[in-house]
Amino acid sequence: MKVIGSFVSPYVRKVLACMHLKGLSYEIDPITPFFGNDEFRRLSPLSRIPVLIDGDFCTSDSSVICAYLDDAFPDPPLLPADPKDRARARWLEEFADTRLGDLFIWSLFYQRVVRPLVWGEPGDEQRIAKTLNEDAPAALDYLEGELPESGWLFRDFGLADIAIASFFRNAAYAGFEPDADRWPRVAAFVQRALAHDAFASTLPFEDIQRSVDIKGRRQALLDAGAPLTAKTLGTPVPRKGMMRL
Ligand SMILES: N[C@@H](CCC(=O)N[C@@H](CS)C(=O)NCC(=O)O)C(=O)O
Repeated sequence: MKVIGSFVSPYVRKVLACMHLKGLSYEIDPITPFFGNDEFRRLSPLSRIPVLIDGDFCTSDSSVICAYLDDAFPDPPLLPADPKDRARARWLEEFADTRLGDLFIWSLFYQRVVRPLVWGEPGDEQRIAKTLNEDAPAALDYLEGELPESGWLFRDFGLADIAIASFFRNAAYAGFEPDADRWPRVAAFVQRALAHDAFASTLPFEDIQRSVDIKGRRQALLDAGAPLTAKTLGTPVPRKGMMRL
């Protein structure tokens, strides 16, 4: 199978962690969505990452991809067995993808990292301040009531744990860590989950992706053992996406 999308994207990281849990190997074309060529835009109708290609089958969206992986490769399952637990796990995945995505990706990581780096423009300081002072604390208050004191959300480490924890790595890249005095469960859960091998195994590739400039990046990733595709859909010049901005 092939995955298109940067190791640094929380949605790509979520898919890779699920593949790791299932013992599925993959090749990856770790492009940033704004650096995708026309073929990328054909494969990903919303110009977003991740994209999964399995033979002649191709789909986008991390939730759709994880559901496909769970259907096609059921063992071990990504969701708990009980119907109500399954619904709760899916809800928490949705909360992470939509709300944590809005806060940690679009309001922090995009403003503090992507805008200066990709577009050469400053981030929206008002949006950053509102996120740090009001919106992120409200989301963490909610998660503090949902997350377990120890272990995982359901019996085994699974999709809901992965979906939530993944966003906190980008929050940290944008300078935000949960305060352990105010949100002890959130802080401990995030630390525990991100230390899991499903996340730890791709961290060296994230470090390269974040530190090596685009010209030397593919070679540095190959040198570190990243399972890159032979061909990339990357372009040297960024183009705006179609969903926001
Ligand atoms: N709902 C999608 C969201 C994916 C997403 O927003 N990915 C970001 C990268 S972290 C992206 O491709 N953004 C480009 C854009 O929206 O233009 C999923 O779960 O895969």
